Amino acid sequence: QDKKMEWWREARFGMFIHFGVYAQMAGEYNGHQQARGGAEWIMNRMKVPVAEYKSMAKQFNPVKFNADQWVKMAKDAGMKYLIITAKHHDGFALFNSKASDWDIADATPYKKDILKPLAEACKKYGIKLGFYYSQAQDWGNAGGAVARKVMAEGWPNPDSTKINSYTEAHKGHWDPAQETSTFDQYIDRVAVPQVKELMTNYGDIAVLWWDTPTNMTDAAALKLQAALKSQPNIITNDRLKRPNFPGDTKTPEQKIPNLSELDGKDWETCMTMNGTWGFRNSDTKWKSSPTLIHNLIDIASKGGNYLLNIGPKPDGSFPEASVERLKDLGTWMKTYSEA
Ligand code: FUL
Repeated sequence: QDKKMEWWREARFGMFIHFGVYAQMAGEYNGHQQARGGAEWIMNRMKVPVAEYKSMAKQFNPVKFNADQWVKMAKDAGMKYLIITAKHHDGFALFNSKASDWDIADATPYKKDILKPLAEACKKYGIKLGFYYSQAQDWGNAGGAVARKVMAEGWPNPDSTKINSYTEAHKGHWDPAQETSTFDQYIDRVAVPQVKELMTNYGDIAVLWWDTPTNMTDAAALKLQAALKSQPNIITNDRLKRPNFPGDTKTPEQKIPNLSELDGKDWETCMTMNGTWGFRNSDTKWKSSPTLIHNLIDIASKGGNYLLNIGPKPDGSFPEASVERLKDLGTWMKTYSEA
């Protein structure tokens, strides 16, 4: 247990990457801005029908994606590991999956798995690779759970009352296509096979970052945990299912705990550089580089890790504001750290 945590406890600083079809929408649907929540939530917040959302993947073509550059930017910033959304809540997989066609290789003109080159680049630069996987929520694969959210404010859909009451009556689903399988079928046919793919096709995987345990059962959690067994040293967080699957690390989100809140368990603060995880055109509220450096010092001094997010643009490049901040962090790291 302690042995497998060694690298993680030394790491202090990692890169989170939220990337998917939502980057294409960039917080806007039918000319309307999404009012609340991260841009990666747009499908749910604006109740985009499944077929319509999926058709947007036909424009998703991240031709500027360059694994070497991404990983080098992390490395130069002083980061030691990288965690990418292999599949976020919209169900879209950034890898070539046999368990679903709702993936980058089958549903987009790009047609290629991006986790493969990323795994190679991580190996080349000595960066540990982890996968974020939304195990419970899946709005694109039938049977996946949905956290109930009312439609975004300011979204003048004439059907909003109807849609909100449908959602209420259908466990958060807003499209009949989401209910053609049960949750258990989704777990057995999509989630478990995909996690196995992630554990076997990309070399050593350092972290599995679960998220939002909506409707999770103990049975499903046990199956997902068992799907990790080919990676005996993998580190997992506390979001598989609460409270009886605590994992190895706690995950304060967008906040840095006070000393009095720490209980000895390993922890990692994940944080955005602006206000969204997925790319959003209109979000220009960037934290300053000194603020980010201060956060890193604060977190490291309390014994935690800082997982700092990038939401790449739909063409696969990092927003300029993120690139600048990574450079500033790297300069600071080189000046003041010894390693
Ligand atoms: C949350 C998710 O719902 C967000 O979209 C994001 O991935 C964040 C890191 O975790 O709970």
